[in-house]
Amino acid sequence: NGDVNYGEEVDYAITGIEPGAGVFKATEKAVEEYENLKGWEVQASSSGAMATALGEAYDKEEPIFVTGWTPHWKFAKYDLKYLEDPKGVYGDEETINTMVREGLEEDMPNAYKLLDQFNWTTEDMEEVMLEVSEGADPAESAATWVEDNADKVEEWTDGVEEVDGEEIELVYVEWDSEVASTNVVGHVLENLGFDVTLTPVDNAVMWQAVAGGEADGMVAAWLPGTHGDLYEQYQDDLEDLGENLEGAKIGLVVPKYMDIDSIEDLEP
Ligand code: PBE
Repeated sequence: NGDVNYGEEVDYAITGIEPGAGVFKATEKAVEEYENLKGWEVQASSSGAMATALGEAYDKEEPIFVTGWTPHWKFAKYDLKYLEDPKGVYGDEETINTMVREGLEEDMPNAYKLLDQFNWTTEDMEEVMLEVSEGADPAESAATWVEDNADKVEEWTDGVEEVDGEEIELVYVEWDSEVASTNVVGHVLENLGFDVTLTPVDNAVMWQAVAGGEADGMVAAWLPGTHGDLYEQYQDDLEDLGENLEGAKIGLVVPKYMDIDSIEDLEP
């Protein structure tokens, strides 16, 4: 790749997302740890704006570096790759876990049981995400997925009794993956008779709200790496119901047409 100086072409900028995201913080750490990224900047943005910038660069076959993650619809829509990370700054494969407030099991045993039994695959999540990325309403896409996947939903609701308008609040961050999972779980809870509120917040606030008991739960804990710092901070004050999805991953993502495979291929 001796002929291509991607740094200059992209103005030494990595297109980031919300600064509270684990992948944003990990990318700032990568900039500190890799000599090759010396002088680069991780630009704060939003998940939606990152996806738009990626799509625009992709259409013009221009170079772009984004803070990326799996599951995400961008891998279905574009040919992309993760750059190798020989220093392991981004960690390995992760799980997404469900966290609930203390006392939920006693207060709302049916909600607790549903949340405990919720689990799906990256393919499931991507189905919902892809529709939403094409402009569908998240609540409607979630409802359609729930109707089309009755067998899975039956497992989640096994032994769960219907309720009469009990209020439940889930918090999430408006990342495409979490919009999908939270809307699906919210829809199932609604079908069970709950009065569901889904509240979008910042990442740190999501953890704080469940640990402080202001919210009942969330299905968006990326572990052990991406949210490891927040888990450490709040683990004594919330209940970890374990994984709801395996095979999650974060990293530095580029289009496949770029002639580069590893972060260390970049010219300093
Ligand atoms: N993400 C999506 C989040 C977790 C889910 C990878 C953008 C993060 O980096 O914190």
